[in-house]
Amino acid sequence: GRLIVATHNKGKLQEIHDLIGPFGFETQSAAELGLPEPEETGTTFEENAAIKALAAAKATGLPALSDDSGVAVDALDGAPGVYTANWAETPDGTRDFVYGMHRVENALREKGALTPDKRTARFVSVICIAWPDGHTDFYRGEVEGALVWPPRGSQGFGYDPMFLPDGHERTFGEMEAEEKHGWKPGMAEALSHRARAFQLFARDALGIE
Ligand code: ITT
Repeated sequence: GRLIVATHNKGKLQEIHDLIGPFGFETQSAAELGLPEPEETGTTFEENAAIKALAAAKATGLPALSDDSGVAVDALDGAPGVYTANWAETPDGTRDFVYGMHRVENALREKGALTPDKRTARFVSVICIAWPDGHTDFYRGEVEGALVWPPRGSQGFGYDPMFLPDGHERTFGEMEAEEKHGWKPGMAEALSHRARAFQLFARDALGIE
């Protein structure tokens, strides 16, 4: 059936398309439909995901899927977390993830977190499906890793060049999309936070293993 993808972030939208492609939904994004971006006033990924998905479902009368995500850094007590996108806002009001990565790096240095063991972090993705009747379902995916400096690679989006997932030698910024998702043949489990959340969605909501 038809499904609205409630995001205005192009990198994220591309990944969501990759990940739900195989399930046969007919998708349109909130950005394509010119839907307004609701204010993300929540303090958890779940709350913000629900705000975005419910707004799109209400506006269209169709089921809507959102993703609220971010990177939680242990040495920063979980920051930037739900404020990950905000940390990339420059003083002149534009979004610049190179600026955001410098901000995270500066915060880590202020904490003296210079060795890999002190730079542990996880990416989190919470997917919300909102139904036109107001019902919501949530799926959460996480991936553990460490933040590197300088950033490496130009693939993906956002903070990918800084994030080295555990057990890998390349950052998300150095991986092809398929490898970041973890879809390569022989990989039992999805790799990225988003792919893991979609794997749960596929299994629990669609019955696809
Ligand atoms: P929408 O709300 O319109 O979906 P957004 O970019 O504002 O787009 P979020 O509020 O969820 O989305 O912000 C999450 C931020 O976390 C996002 O802007 C990225 O910078 C970062 N992020 C999330 N997933 C990421 C990933 O897979 N790779 C790199 N950065 C990621």
